[in-house]
Amino acid sequence: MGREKSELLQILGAFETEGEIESIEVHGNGHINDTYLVTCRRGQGDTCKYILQRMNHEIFKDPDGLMENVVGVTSFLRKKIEEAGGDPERETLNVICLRDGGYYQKAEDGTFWRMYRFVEDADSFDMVEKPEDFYESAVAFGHFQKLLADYPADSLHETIPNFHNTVDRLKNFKKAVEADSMGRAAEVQEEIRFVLEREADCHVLCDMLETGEIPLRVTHNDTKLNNIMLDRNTGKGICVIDLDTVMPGSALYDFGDSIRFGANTGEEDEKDLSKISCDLELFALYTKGFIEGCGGSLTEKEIRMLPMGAKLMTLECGMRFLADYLEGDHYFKIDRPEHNLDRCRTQLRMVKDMEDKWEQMQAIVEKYL
Ligand code: ADP
Ligand code: GN1
Ligand code: MG
Repeated sequence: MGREKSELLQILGAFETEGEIESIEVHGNGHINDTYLVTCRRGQGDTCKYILQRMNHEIFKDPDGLMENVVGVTSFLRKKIEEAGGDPERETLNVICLRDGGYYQKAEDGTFWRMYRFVEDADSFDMVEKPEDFYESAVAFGHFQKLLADYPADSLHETIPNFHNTVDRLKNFKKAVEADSMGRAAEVQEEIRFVLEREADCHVLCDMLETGEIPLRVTHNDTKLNNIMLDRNTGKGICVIDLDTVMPGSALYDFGDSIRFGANTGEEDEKDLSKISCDLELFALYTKGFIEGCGGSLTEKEIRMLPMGAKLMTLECGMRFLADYLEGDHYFKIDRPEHNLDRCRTQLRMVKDMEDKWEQMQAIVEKYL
């Protein structure tokens, strides 16, 4: 389980859960937080489930700001979902408060913990199994962004500064290469060169945001397929989760990150690069769903730039994985020594494949102009 059950039970005791705790299991495949599924028994045959998470405070340094964002955004969504006649217990995350009223618990060892109601009868996927699922995730992520269009952006804390500032990411990447603290740079020269050859691309979206050519919006910023719950009965994207990085950003970040992960014909950490490519049918399907979900709110320029969003989010993620490999794997969780290097290689292969298919990607989005 990673942690002693007694330790988890003590943390759980602080939260306003219902019933007797029956089981605690490690859950999900997130790269950042430690996630547990907690099952409680209220009576004969009546259980209720929760998600308990250790917030990674090496990465999210301001747990108060982080939880203020999550509570702010989920309360805002709750109202909109109610107005639309939806079910806010399932259609947005529900924060479980502490018995004394706070939103997170600081444990004796200095770690930070929070709880959510578990979204029942829904699944999150690490790879597209059915194209319809990917389409439904697009509609839901687009809709999520539309719902947050009038959220007071100024009230959001920047939980990770410059999160999708690709220029800043490149600067940090170069620093990691320069420092070469683990002595790993020599073996990844080809990958380093691949990134550096695309320096000009890294500026494109940042420049457009700065000049106002594309608008700053409230965005999710981490829209991979396993950050959405799909309803087991209807197949619809029922609940957008992992709200830690909801911050002002670009619609192209959300579109691009979904393509990076979901339109890949292989897994993010696949070792056999011949399995990696950008599936244009999935790209087309996601484009359709996302534009529909955004409900007409995307500008012509944004639509035109969708392929660039996909390419840049993939390139950026590739350089983040490689920087972490060079720095000794302290950011993303790894299960094997070269995990981040494998992940970096799939991202760069995906970028190359998008470049080869560039005209087709542009033709797909042009239909919507
Ligand atoms: P990380 O930041 O580490 O990615 P997530 O918040 O995405 O953490 O949670 C990891 C996984 O746990 C998700 O991919 C999802 O499968 C599951 N999960 C998280 N929150 C819930 C929830 N409220 N209900 C059901 N499953 C959840
Ligand atoms: C992380 O938290 P998770 O696993 O959903 C990361 C994303 C990366 C992604 C790569 C806060 O997402 O930015 O794109 O891994 N989240 C954070 O899979 O850095
Ligand atoms: Mg996640």
